[in-house]
Amino acid sequence: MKITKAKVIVCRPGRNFVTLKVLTDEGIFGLGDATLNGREKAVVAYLEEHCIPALIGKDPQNIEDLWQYFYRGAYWKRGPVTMTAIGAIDMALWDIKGKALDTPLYNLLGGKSREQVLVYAHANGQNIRAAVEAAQARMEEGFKAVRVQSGFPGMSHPYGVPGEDEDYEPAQRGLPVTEYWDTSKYLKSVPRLFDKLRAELGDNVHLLHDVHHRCTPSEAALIAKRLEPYDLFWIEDPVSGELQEGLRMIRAQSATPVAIGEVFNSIYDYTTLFTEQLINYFRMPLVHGGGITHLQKVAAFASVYHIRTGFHGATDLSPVNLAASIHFDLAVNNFGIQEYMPHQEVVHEVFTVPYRYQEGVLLLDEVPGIGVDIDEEKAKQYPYQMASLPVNRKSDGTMFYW
Ligand code: CS2
Ligand code: MG
Repeated sequence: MKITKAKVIVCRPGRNFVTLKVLTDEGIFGLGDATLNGREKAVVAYLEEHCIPALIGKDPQNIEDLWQYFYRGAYWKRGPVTMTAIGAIDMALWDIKGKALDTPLYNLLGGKSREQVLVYAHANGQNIRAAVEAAQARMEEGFKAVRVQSGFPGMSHPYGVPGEDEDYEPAQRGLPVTEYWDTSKYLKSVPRLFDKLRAELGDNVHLLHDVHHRCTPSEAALIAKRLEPYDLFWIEDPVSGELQEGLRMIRAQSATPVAIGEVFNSIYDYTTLFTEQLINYFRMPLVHGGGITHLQKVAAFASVYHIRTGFHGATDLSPVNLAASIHFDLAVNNFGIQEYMPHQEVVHEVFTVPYRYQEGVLLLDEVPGIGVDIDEEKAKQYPYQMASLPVNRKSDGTMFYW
């Protein structure tokens, strides 16, 4: 089998998505997600200028060798743009292999370890009351796990908390807007949020919370300790994680489980975190972490230390990534949980998907490969528009430095 052509499809059904389509001489094609929120065009250029010319004529069946070729062969290893491009190629090659062998991707990853994938939903509110009501609404929809974010007095609109009647979308059109953050207000308010949540929702729901890298290790240790009585499933990104040793401080103070890694892209981002068992869940998604081939190695490394998956699954990752993640989640032994935010309706005009939500879990149809298709004519109706994630300043105007 030979790769004859590969193209990058950029579209904006509600938000920007970048998709790689790899075509072969046997008429089989594969899709990969290449969306890097706010940096879409950098990945497009990396793929079009450097990767696609090198893909033409290669045998798509040799996935491991092609992964090493694009990772090691580039000389410039790692980084989100590079690893997203490699992730898209890798996903497309696994999709081709599944279709060529007429079997679902999960079957190529060792078969099913479970029949369904436990997911967590998002509940956001501009104040504690609204956040509690949003969490109650998710529970009524059947979710068994809910991530709760809230605004607080003096900070009604922190990162990731949409305004009233707005969809969740941290990236805004054009250049980055500036948001402000006050750690001392946050540290006081977040235990009140979870106190209210446990009092009103009871113990029969997993609660999660995302700190969005806004704290220093000692502040994060304080949060983990203050939230301990509320028995969280995890706190996410309590610190940026670039200083891996910083997580020791959180661990020394508290047994609250920690998840990290949605902005990581390399197995080497985890060496201290895994070997010292400083986290409980790793979040690096297939799309930004070099694809299925790399994530299999990361998951195996994590499993040695009792660390489980908790893949990033916000709506800025395309349905191709979500579907591939569900195959991976079904197969891997050390699965933990999958983040799930339904894409807007308009996204499904462009992408047809093999998964469906039901009572707190995602289910997958028996489809060869990843099982997502893209309608290229529809995609053309939704052209790209620049959008950026916000920058973050402290309330006195200083840029955040961690
Ligand atoms: C968030 C994301 O889903 C999450 O856990 O942290 O919303 C993240 O902010 C966006 O994916 C950024 O693109
Ligand atoms: Mg997050």
